[in-house]
Amino acid sequence: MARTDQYQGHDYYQVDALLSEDHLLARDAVRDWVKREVSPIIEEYTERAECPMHLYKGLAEIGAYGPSLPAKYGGGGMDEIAYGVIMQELERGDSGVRSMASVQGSLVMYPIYKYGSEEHREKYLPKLGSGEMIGCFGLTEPDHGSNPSGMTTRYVEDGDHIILNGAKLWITSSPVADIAVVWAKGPDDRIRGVIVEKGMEGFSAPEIHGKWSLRASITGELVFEDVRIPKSHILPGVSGLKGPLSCLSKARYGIAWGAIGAALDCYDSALRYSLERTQFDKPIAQFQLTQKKLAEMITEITKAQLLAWRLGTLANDGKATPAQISMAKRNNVHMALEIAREARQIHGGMGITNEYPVMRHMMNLETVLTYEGTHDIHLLITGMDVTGLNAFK
Ligand code: TGC
Ligand code: FAD
Repeated sequence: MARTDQYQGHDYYQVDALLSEDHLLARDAVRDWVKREVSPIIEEYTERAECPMHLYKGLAEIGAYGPSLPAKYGGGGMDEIAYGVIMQELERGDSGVRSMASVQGSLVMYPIYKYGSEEHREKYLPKLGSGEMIGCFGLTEPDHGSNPSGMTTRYVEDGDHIILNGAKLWITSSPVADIAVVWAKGPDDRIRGVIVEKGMEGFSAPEIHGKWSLRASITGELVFEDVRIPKSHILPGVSGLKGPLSCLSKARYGIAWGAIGAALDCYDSALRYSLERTQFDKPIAQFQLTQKKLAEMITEITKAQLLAWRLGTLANDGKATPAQISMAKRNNVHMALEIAREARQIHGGMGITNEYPVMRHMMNLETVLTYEGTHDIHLLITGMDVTGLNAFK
């Protein structure tokens, strides 16, 4: 059933006062779009495990692809905080919709902009920015998730071509993508980015079925069997794991903001429900145990908002470190998942239905906790940053 979206936002510490007019305009425009285009359909698409394909174009129209990339290259020409608030509003609608935008903007357009040749930029970025073309990002492999440096996808050189072999797993948008930015090892054992186009012989992208999380986002594999690709498809500007990891920094930053949106939607729904639902002749919001949940939720949301805002100002100054981004991604996603679980309890039995957004957010957030670096990997990044000691291996 299409639900009425009554969300108005929550700003307990006047964080809005830290935002500029442009940030607020961008935020409100995306909020309106989500209410119009996402909220009325998202429960049904989730139930059917179907990707709302028409939203790829809609996301382009609202400037959700690469908001902080230069406008000349298909981005929005805004700052990092604008990028953050846009991701927050999208994920308030659904993590899968935010994922569509994160991948296109931060994991496909960003590496082409940052590490591609001028020819790459001109060929792909305007079409990606306008949603005419869909992209995906292939790093994870069946046997190399948290440890991408062990990847076995490789290419060898053959005159002015390369021959690519290997497989990637868990790739957002891959079955519907026109291009894939694929990270593979070359003859010198260095990791490089290769732009693989749909239709190249030996390249396929089967869909993964059976997900109970991020069901409105399409996920698949990338399979390369002797794919012959012009050498000019290699991104010339980077080699080594820092190539894909720098893109992940950009996307993880967006998730740190996005997760707040999912948390706000759960809190909003729980607050409204607790004021309307009566038991023992009182609104359940009047019971101390309900108030404890709601008070802790808004406290954690407020802390996360301040963390994201400060990270945004550091990012605007070019000073946000990968470890600071890890801390915010880890904290804010975990915070959102905990809030979704508490909000589900406040809704009682109704909380497990699709009349409320809570269970869907909760299921989605299980993925968000794992992709773009798992909860524990980000903890180890912080641990290494503060101790100087590597506990990964
Ligand atoms: P390590 O030796 O630490 O680093 C290798 C090189 O990379 C540099 N570096 C970074 N650069 C930019 N940003 C970052 N976040 C960076 N982290 C590291 C580092 O300085 C070094 O540079 P150099 O010049 O010395 O070579 O590498 P390691 O092999 O020890 O691995 C470290 C570890 C475990 C933290 C890393 O591999 C990691 O982050 N693993 C998690 C993997 C992951 O996040 N995968 C995500 C796949 S994509 C995805 O999930 C998309 S979901 C999309 C959606 O739908 O929204
Ligand atoms: P593993 O790495 O096998 O981890 C399993 C468990 O072991 C985790 O709890 C982990 O924290 C723990 N662990 C691993 N190493 C250590 C260690 N050193 N110390 C302590 N604990 C450790 N990838 C892409 O490249 N592109 C995409 O677009 C993309 N989209 C995705 C969409 C979805 C819906 C999902 C679910 C995943 C997506 N991913 C994508 C993959 C995602 O990034 C990986 O799932 C993630 O990095 C974890 O890898 P893994 O699943 O192989 O788990």
